[in-house]
Amino acid sequence: MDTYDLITRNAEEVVTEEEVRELADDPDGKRVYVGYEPSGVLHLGHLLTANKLIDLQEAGMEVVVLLADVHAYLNGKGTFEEIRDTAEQMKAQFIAYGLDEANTEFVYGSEFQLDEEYTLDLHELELSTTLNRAQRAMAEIQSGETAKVSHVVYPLMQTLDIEYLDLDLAVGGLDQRKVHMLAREELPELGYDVRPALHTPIVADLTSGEGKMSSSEGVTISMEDSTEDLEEKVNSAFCPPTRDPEGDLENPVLELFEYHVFPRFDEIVVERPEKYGGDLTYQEYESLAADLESGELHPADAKGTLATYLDDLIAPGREKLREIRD
Ligand code: IYR
Repeated sequence: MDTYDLITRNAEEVVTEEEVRELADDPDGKRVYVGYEPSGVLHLGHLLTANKLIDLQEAGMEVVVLLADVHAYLNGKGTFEEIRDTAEQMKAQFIAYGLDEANTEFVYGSEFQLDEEYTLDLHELELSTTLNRAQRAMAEIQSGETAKVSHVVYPLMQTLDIEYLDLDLAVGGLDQRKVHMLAREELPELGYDVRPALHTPIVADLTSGEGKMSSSEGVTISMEDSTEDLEEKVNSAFCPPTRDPEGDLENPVLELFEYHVFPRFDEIVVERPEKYGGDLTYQEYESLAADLESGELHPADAKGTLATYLDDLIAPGREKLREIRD
C-alpha cells in the first residue's frame, strides 16, 4: 500500500490532505500523537485510534501516546493519584494490543504541562481566545453539564500539547475535530506552526446502528470482556444484510470488520460447514461487505466470525489486565 493510503486508510477526515501528503512524502521520524484521558480499561473507541497509530508506526513515524492526566483531572476524573494508577494500566493494555513498545513514547501530561513556559503560553492563549470560542471547541466532548472554567482551559491545553510535544500530526476520533480546529486557529497567534490532523470515524451503537458506540450508554466492547461476553454482544448486534441501512442507521457489524478487524489481519476466514457452502476467505473488507449484501454471507456467520477475531485482538490485553489485578 502506498504510504499516503496507509496513513489515511479508514480516516473519516484529513485536515488537510495537502499537508498530510507532504508528511507521507517523508514520513521517517515524523512525530504523531493521540492523547487519552487515562482509563483503567480500554474499549473499542481507544482501539480505533490505536489501530491508526499502528498504521503510522508501520509508515515509519514516531508515535507519542499522551496519558492526559491533567486533562482527566480538569474533567473531574479523580485525584492525580487515581488517574496515574489507571494510566499505568492503560499503557500496559496498549502494548499488549500491539503498539510497538520500542517505538512508542508514553508521556504524562503533567511531565510538561506544569512547566513555567507552558503555563505562560496557556495564559497567553486564555487572553487571545474568547470564552465562546473555547466553549465551542468543547461542545461535543463536554455536553449536558454546566461548563466549568476547567472545561474551557482543557481545549487550550490540548492546543498547546501539539506544540510542546513537538508534533507533526495530531490524531483523534472525530469528536476531537473541534479542538484540533481551534489549535489550527490559535497556534499561529503564539507564533507556532499549524499542524495537520487526522480523525478516525465514530462507530455506531452496536445494538441499534444509530448514534455512536459509547462507554457511558449502550453496549461497548472492552478489554474486560470474556470470549462469552463478546459472543453475546456481537450476536445481539444490529446487522441488516446491507452496508447502507436506511436513514441515519449504520451497520455496526460491518463497521467493526472495516475499522477493527481488516486493518489487523491479512486474511479473514468465515468457517462454515460444507453443507452451507464451506469456508469463505477474505483479504479485503469490500469483498466481505459485498457478500453480505448479495446474501452469500449470512449475518449470523458474519457475527460469529467478528466475535472470534475481536476476541483474538483483545485476548492479550485481557490477560494483561488479569495480571495487573492479581
Ligand atoms: N480530549 C481527549 C484527551 C486529550 C487528547 C489530546 I490529542 C490532548 O492533547 C489532551 C487530551 C479525550 O477526549 O479523551
